[in-house]
Amino acid sequence: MRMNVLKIIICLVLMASCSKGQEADTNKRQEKIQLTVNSLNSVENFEKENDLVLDYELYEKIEVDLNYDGIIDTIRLLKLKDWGDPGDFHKVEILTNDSKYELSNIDGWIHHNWKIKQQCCSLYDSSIKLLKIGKNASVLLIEGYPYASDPPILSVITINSKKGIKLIMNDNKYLFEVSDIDKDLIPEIKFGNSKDEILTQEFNL
Ligand SMILES: [Ca+2]
Ligand SMILES: [Ca+2]
Repeated sequence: MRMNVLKIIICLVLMASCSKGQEADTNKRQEKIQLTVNSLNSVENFEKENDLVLDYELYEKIEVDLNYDGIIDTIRLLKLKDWGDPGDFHKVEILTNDSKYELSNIDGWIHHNWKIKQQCCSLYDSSIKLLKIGKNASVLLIEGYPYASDPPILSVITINSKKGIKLIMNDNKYLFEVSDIDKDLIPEIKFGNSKDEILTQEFNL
């Protein structure tokens, strides 16, 4: 009889610890960070407001298979011609065999010398950073011109063979690290306002 009571107690303890584990998993899922997508000061708006048409010149052309379908895709970085204000390039065009995407920024993005800790997923590094995500997607990271003491704008665009091309983050944040902490081939980025306030986000596509 005493043995049976003991068995029941052990079972109850095991069940309680199991449900606690499930609760922890749920909390982990709920902790997903909401990325901020602030609107950019587009070149098109600037042209409209000032009633003028600006010309571009090619700053850099990158040819790489972004959606892993065996067909090379193109990213074109364009610079405003005869432009005295900051920025190495002001427009990004992404062309895949089934999608076309463009984004402009009158405040400019810069040719960035990424000196961050990176442990995985590099697809291309130049003035921009491209990361491979899982089996059919890429992510493009570009950094804006730093104004005053704010962190520069970090623009993050995903290129997904199933869901197309999308701006998922546009926020004043420093990028600190790219790694694949849980080894699922999907990179996590660490970013924040300062080294004392670092957020981690996995690209959940
Ligand atoms: Ca492709
Ligand atoms: Ca991961």
